[in-house]
Amino acid sequence: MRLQRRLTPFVDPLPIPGVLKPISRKPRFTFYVVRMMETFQKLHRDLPPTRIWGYEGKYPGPTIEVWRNEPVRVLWLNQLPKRHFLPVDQTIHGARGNPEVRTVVHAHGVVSPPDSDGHPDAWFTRGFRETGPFFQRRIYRYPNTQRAATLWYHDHALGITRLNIYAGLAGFYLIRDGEELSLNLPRGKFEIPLLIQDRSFNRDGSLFYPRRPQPASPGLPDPSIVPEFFGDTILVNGKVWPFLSVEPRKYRFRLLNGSNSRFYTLRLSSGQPFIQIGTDGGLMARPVRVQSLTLGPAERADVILDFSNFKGKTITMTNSAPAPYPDGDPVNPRTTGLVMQFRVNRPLSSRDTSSIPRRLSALPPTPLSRVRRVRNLSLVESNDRFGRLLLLLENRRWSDPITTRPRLGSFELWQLINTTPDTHPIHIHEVHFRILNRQPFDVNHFNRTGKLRFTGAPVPPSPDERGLKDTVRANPGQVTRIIPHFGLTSFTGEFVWHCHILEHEDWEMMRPYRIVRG
Ligand SMILES: [Cu+2]
Repeated sequence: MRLQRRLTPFVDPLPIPGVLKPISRKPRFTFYVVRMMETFQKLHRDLPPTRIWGYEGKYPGPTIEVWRNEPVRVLWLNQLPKRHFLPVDQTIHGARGNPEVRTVVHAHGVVSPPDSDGHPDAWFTRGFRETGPFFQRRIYRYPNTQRAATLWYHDHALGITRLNIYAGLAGFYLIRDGEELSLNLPRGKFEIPLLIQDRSFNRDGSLFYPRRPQPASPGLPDPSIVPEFFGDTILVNGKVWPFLSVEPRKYRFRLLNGSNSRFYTLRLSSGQPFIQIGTDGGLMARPVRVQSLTLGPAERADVILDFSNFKGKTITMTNSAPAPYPDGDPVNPRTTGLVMQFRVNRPLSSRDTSSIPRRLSALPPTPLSRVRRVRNLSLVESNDRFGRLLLLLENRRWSDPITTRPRLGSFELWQLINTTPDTHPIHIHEVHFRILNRQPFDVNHFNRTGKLRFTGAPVPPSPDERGLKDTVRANPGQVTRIIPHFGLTSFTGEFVWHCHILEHEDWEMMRPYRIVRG
């Protein structure tokens, strides 16, 4: 039975995930072992413990913290039950004929060799008894040669990612470096990661995930994937609407939208700005002050909040993003419109000597003149054999042959042509990119002729997007232009790009691509 009453917000303190301890730390590499386990965890004061799947049995998983140029190896172990506790649709890609519980880990935003990237078909079952067709190695290698950034690791198994992440398989992966350290940003207990996700619950405290779309049209399989999922409850770091007691000083928060489908437009009830210092791919050139921050699934924002003038105040972080985004149902101000609360009720434990430098970092150049190749990549709606909505990239399916082969070292211009009515957060593995601009186009004309006819001027990215990205919001009726640099990696081989709405990537809105020798 679905839980109908609303849980009381702001009764539980915010949990802060612990930092994962390595098995060994040698000059050649630091070695970690991470087990995926089923456990029960209290997600709210008034809920019985909830069955979750967590890395090291925790939801969110422990934070992996590494230094730039510190080679890391991780043995990811599946110790999960044979059966899934959420409804598994056997008709979608990757599911039929394969074991029900499959896992593979993608370190999102981490540049890694293709055999360690968490290819969706590199899945494995408990004890590696069965493995997918792309499985190559048990121990993943992460060179961490990239700049400092807020990254995350999560499940990525084909056709079941939405259920595995929903069950709890997600955690932070932070890369630090000397440049960032020299900036004197708030750190230690004043630096806190915030994983924002939506969930729904059954009356017994278990996670609710729809078995079929409602109403279910006749002939639909049971269970059947839903076109998107929106929970009625917001969790931060695995706790329903938590609160955090803070000192009147500056804090650094690493915001991550780890939801299946939900976007967030965040604001603070105090009216204070988010002082944003970083995007998906690390520090921005300089801080920007924004009154609201929109994050699609998988997007991150590194922000500083200054509570020094708010002693004794209670500040609520709210959400106003419709679901689906941008033209869906408005949020309920008493439920999905709430995220968490900051209570400025702690005495100052020491003087706040942290600073917000005017200059943060030099972003790698993105020379348009060096773009070797322009790709038109469309996002389109279709229907599957059951009449269900099917979203596709380039009008192709996951299993269709590779059509995108960028050269190692090159810059490309990708034009994401969104013909659908929704925003899709598009994630490219292995690279980071800058957003060039977005431009509205005539969708009907494009659908008829395959040609772009623009209906307005290009619009530059908003201030909160002016850094390195690995996930970009491709808005409906717009061409979103991004410049991926295939020289931020030194690896060739097969990777993927996909929509990060998990219900979309699980049902064909994902394509393989291959980085080839330059
Ligand atoms: Cu999508």
